Amino acid sequence: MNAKPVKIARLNANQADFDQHLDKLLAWEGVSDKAVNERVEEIIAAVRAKGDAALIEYTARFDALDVASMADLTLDRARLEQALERISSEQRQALEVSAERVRLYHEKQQQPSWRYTEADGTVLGQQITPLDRVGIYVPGGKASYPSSVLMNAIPAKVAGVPEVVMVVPTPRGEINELVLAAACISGIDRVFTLGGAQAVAALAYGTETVPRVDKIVGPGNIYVATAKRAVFGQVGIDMIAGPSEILVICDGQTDPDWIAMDLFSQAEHDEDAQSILLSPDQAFLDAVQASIDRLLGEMERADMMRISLETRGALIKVDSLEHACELSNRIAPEHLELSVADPDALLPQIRHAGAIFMGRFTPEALGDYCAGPNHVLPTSGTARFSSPLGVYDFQKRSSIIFCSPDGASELGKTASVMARGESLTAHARSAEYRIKN
Ligand code: HSO
Ligand code: ZN
Repeated sequence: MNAKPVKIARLNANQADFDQHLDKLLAWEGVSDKAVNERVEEIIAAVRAKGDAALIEYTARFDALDVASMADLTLDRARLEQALERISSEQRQALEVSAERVRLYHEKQQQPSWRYTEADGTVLGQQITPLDRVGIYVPGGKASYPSSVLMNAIPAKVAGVPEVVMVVPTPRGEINELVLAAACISGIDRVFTLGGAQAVAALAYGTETVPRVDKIVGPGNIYVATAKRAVFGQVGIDMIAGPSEILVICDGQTDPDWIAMDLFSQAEHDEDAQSILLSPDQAFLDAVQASIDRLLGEMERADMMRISLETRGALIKVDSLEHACELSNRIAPEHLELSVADPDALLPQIRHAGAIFMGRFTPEALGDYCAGPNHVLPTSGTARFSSPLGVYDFQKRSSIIFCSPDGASELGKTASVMARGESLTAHARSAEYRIKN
């Protein structure tokens, strides 16, 4: 058993050096490493130059998987349907319930194209168009989450993207059937069992077999993140995610075991994950500490969780729930639980958070899997300026302008004056041709 007490930071928001403590706690260096950058640039160049041959070579080298041709690294819909048959009916049903709820939620995000007509017949508007093709990166190893397949692919499908392809590494040929089943349910068209920077390069530039996409989404290790940064501009990318975080605000009336487990649910993602609790109730903070110490030993990933809690976690005493909200806005957490009697009373005070979980019966875990909203959320304080992944990320807007003869004549006068002010004579004359005399 893991009987040693957990040395999680215990802070008071009124202590003199609190700001320094908080800054240190929140500090997170985005991934960037010179050696990794060079490796990634090399890999991208090789994939651009040699296409499929480079993919086969890197897959043998990095994933210990020798194949004769790209056909061995390609899974079609029939193979995805097979995965759906192979998983248990309980697993299948859970994935289907989740997928349906995620689909319904994201359908609400659909934005219509719009237009309006001015008195002289000029028409202005905005046309929404889905991206043509999207690539989803799914990591291998401990962070290979079927739930993330649903969260990335379903919004793309709801947005109307005609072709969604997925890449997932399968080291030594080990395939995660749950991941493939989730791909099947979310309507992914094709899967390539590729990973790392080579998979990102293939999606960005295309090879004989892998089609070039317009946007790449999904999390990955430092090589994947670096490759996504490097191909940005050639294709769109989603945000580069930092470690996952949770901030819990509790009035002291929730079962301390529940709160300890909510903090654990973040800490079990990885060593760098962050779990912070704010409460005005000192006795409650002590009770949560006792729960943490008692429950940690029961956890499968106890060693990793201890590192996460001891290096990046904190239990913080605040003056009041209002004070907690102020502090929360400074942190701008990815996930915020309002574990209080009346969460609606606090909601208007919350300005920066990726997702807000309202009340004692709404742990983050329900949102991670099946409530409906997306679990791909802004991390590391970026909730100050960005939003959850959604349908919007898979569509773009075109401006629509139609000028009637009367409209062109009127606008021509304004454009002409502005063009001459910029010394752009062709602009001016182009506009002036349309002015009625
Ligand atoms: N909490 C993670 C999502 C996840 N949790 C996947 C479990 N599986 C990042 O929001
Ligand atoms: Zn999670």
